Amino acid sequence: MKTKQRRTVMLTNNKNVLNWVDEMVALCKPDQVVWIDGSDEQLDALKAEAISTGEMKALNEEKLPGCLLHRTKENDVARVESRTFICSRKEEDAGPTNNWCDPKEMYAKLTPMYDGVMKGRTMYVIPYSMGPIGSPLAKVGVELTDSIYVVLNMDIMTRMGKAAFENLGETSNDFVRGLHSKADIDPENRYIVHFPEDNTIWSINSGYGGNVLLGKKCFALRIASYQGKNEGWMAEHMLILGIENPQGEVKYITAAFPSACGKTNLAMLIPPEVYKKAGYKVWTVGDDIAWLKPGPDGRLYAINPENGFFGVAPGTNAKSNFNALESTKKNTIFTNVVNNLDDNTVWWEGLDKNPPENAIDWLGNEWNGKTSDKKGAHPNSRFTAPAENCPCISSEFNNPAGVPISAMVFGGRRAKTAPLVYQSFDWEHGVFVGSTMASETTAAATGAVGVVRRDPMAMLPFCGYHMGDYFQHWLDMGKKLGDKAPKIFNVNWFRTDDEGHFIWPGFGDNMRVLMWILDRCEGKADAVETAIGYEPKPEDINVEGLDIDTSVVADLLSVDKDLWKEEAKGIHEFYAKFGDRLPKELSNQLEALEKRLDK
Ligand code: GTP
Ligand code: SPV
Ligand code: MN
Repeated sequence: MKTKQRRTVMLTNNKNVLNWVDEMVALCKPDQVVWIDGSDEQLDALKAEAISTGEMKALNEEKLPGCLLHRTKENDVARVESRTFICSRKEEDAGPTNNWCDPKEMYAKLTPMYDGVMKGRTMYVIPYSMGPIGSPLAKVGVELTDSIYVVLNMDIMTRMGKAAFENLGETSNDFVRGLHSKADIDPENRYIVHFPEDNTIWSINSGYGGNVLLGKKCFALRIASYQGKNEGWMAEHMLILGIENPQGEVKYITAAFPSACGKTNLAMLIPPEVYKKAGYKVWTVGDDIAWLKPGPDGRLYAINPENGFFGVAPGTNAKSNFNALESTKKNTIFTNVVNNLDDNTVWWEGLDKNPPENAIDWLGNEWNGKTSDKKGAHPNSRFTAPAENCPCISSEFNNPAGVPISAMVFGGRRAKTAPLVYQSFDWEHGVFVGSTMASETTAAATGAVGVVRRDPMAMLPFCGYHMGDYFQHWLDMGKKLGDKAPKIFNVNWFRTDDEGHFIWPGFGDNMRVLMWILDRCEGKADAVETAIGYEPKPEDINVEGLDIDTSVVADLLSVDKDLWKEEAKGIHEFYAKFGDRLPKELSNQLEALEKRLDK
């Protein structure tokens, strides 16, 4: 039987799109093809369908209007880095940090898996724009999927629907082709595969977040990082926030932390009382991904390519992240959290101290939060919330030109070693600092949690090409930007005491550190030169209203030279992977660090 394509509602005349869709329809053989125009009628019908089949559950319409709950399969709860591939034509172009397979071989292996995979199902054709429609920094993607969950999430996370094709026109071939099928959610045959030279992503046998919302990590980081290298811009795993001073001037900062290390929290922070009283405000532009390009004035400008937040639920509460919690109060999709049956709402560890007794856990089992010794929500359970819900969303969120960046911050989870904050000596040293980032692993990817691994620029799982070339691209961007380049810093909110407690209060109080960073950018704060970079004088971090005093700050800023000598050894080992594609500048930086540590 020939697939019914509803030709009347096709949303574009672009031949490249139409031919590719036809080809994929012929391969996957869905019963029908539905083009997603983004209209309320269409989305409401899809929601109703997902609710009727049990794929999604509608939540309390009064307390959580428009909100839905979804549970994934137990084996499908996070990104799977071991099954994620960069299939560049040459192996060396994927580099030592990516899984690689010859693209011809990979297509040959996956094609039979897609053959007929959508029989009995509907294929949804999702046109979407990463970035504000009409922005010169935006790019178009089309995702084909057999999952309504994906359609509804893409509606929140991207600018989805007919309008996305406006940027493409009738002849352009510049769109990313994403093919997703949940197939049987078989973990043994799960593949998340990128063909950077073909602008193509194939994902199969998963129904979870970063594996299947192909606009996000797959396109906006892996494919986009490759495009950015070729086209002179950058795609980074960075939040973007603005700090408005009492005079109404806003300065913008980006920050790259690995997955589940605090980007969403920092992006939406509530200023401590001392700054609030003085009239400071914080505005969120993005919480996960930044696309950055030099603007007409030579400064670096950033847009958030996304349109929503796919945030970690556990630990989100009115105190830790009020703005994120507010963002989830309507039109939000919850994945793998607890369902409180008393009032049909949601719960997760760290929301409050009152877990529901009459509930369903993330596995779909009856769960009593007062008596159970098991967690109710998965540690990587998430909310998908529209950016427009966020009380502190920036007025520049939809600005097609983006926002000018004053400072770029790197950071991770380090129990010791890394101090609360330091500034790089210059851009080149800043690239060294970013390239040597390390962090304890989290539940955002499958595998062991809490193991320290190198995660350069928080991009280890997301760089779509050879990481040595990526470092070179950073160095080249610095040369292009010259003295207009943002200043580069490193932070660590996660230092612990001997009992393993976090020393720094974190969350909103991180603003105290950001204020020193901005003061440095404006030449208003002093610094102490250490072996690893410039540090604040302890008294330059404002601790007014905090329980900790300057001596604790001094402790948080201490640099243990023995630990750092060990660190340097680890960096040598890590750098050795890149062979002759490691830029000379970075090995020189490492040598210079070692000399300073020996002094
Ligand atoms: P992805 O969406 O996976 O990229 O994660 P993310 O970087 O946005 O991390 P997020 O802000 O969701 O934070 C993840 C976890 O870190 C949560 O459990 C937070 O409670 C915790 N966290 C965030 N900021 C801080 C902080 O300043 N201090 C401490 N101790 N924990 C924090
Ligand atoms: C991350 O892991 O960095 C995330 C979640 O933001 S996912 O979209 O699953 O990649
Ligand atoms: Mn992320």
